Amino acid sequence: MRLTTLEGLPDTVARPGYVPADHGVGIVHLGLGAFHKAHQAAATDTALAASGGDWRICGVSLRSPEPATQLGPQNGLFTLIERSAEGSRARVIGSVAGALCLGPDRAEVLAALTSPHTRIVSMTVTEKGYGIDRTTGGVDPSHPAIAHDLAAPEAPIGVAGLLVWALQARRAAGHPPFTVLCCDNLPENGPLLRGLLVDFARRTAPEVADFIAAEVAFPSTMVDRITPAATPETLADAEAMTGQRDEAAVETEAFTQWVIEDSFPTGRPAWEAAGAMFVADVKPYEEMKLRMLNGAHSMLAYTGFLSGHRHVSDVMQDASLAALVRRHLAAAAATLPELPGVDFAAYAEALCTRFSNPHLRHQTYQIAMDGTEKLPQRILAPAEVAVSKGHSVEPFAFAIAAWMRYAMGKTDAGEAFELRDPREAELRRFANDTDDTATTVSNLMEMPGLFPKSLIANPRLHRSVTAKLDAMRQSGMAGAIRTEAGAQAQ
Ligand code: CS2
Repeated sequence: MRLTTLEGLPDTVARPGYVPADHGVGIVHLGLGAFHKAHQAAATDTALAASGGDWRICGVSLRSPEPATQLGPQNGLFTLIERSAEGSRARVIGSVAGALCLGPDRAEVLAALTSPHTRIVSMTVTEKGYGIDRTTGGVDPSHPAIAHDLAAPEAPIGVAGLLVWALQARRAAGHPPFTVLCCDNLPENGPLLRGLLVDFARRTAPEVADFIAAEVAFPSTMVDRITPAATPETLADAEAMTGQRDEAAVETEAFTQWVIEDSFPTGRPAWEAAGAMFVADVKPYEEMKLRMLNGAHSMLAYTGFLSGHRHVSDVMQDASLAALVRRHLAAAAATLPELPGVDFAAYAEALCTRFSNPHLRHQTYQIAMDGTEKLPQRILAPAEVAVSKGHSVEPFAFAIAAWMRYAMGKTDAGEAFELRDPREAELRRFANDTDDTATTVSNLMEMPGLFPKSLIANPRLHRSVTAKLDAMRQSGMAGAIRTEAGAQAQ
C-alpha cells in the first residue's frame, strides 16, 4: 500500500502534531530535493505542530519531474528516516502541501509565486543552480538558465528569472513582495542572491531593480544536515518501518542546525521550535560551517573517492585519512574569527563523530561533484586567510592537490569516471594537458573566476600543491595519504 494518509501508521512512527489540511500554503520552495525534505520541510513540520499558521510548503522542482511524481500521489507525505548511532527512527512529514514541476505545471507554479498567500520563497537549487558570476556578484550570462531568461524574461525557467518576474507581477497586482530565503551552502547567501536578482532586473525590468534592492528581504542562512541521496535501500527501510510504500522517502542524520537572519517582514513559521537560531549576523556561523564541515567534506571526498573509500564513514575508518580530516578541521578553524559561545575544537570533534556515523551511507562521489562551485568558499577562502595570517598552507594545498588529481577524471587503476562538474570539459582539458605537474597546477589555478589572485601569485602554495599532486600521481592516492599523514605525525 502506498503512503497517502496518516491513518494506519504504526505507533513507532512519529507523525505530524497537527492536521495538515487545516493549514494553508505560505511558502513556495524551489528545488524539491532530499536536502529540503530533511531540513526545511522537517523544521516547518515541527513549527506547524508548535505554533500553527498557514505555513505549509508548495514544493517546486525546476527541471526533474521525479519529486512531483513521487510526492503527488502521496498528498505530499513522505517518510524521513533519521539515523544515529542509537539506531533509526521514522517520522512522516506533513508540511509539504503540493509538489509541482515547472515544465508541466508552469501555470500553477506562477500562480503560487504570485499568490498573496505566499510570504516566503525559499530555495535549495545547489551552488551551480543560480548562475552567479562570483567575480562581479551579478548574473553569469553564459549560465544556461540565465541566458534563456535574459532572452525571454516573460517566460522564465531559472531562479533569477522566475523571482524577478514574480516580484514584478506582485508589485503590479499590489501584493507585498515575498521574503527570499536561500538555503544553499553559499557565502553570505542573502546578499549574494539580492545582488543576482538586482542585476538580472536591471537588464530585464529596470523599473523593479531599485524596488528589489530596497524593499525585498533576503535573510542569510546557514543550513546543516547531512543528507545522502536516497537509495532503493532507503525506500525499502521506510516501507519496513511504516508498512507503506513510499517513493519519496529520504534518510538523514539525527543532527540538524539552522541559523537564520531574522528579517521576515511578512512573517515566518516558528522555526525556533525546531531549534533554529535567529541571529543578527549569520556570517560567522556560515564561515564556520562552510570551512570546517564542507571544507573537510570536499577534501575527504576527493582523497577518499580516489583511495577507494565509497562512503564518508569508510574514510573515517582509515586512520591516516581520518588524521588528515582532523588536521584540515583544525587548520580551517584557525582561519575563523572568534565566535562567542562556540568552541571550534568541540565542533570539530562533533563533526568527526557525524562523519563516522556508520548508519549513514553518504557517498564520497556525491560530495565530489561540482568542485568548481564549492572550492572557493570551502577551501580557497580559508586558504587565503591562512596565508595572510602566516599559518601553514599545507592542509589547504593537500585539499587543492586532491581536487586537481580528481579533475584528471581517472582512478589510479586508470578507470575513467565523470567529474559531474559544470566546467567538466575545461577541467579535464587543463588537468590532462601536460605531464608537467607544475604546469598543470598553474593551468588549473588560472582557470577564469576560480582562484583568488593572492593564491595564484603565491609561490609557496604553488610549490606545495605541485609537490603533493606529484606524490599523488607517483604513489597513488592511498600512498600519498599515508605519506602526508606520516609527515604530519613527525
Ligand atoms: C556536502 C554537503 O555534498 C556536499 O558537498 O558537503 O551537502 C553537506 O553534506 C551538507 O552541507 C551538510 O549540511
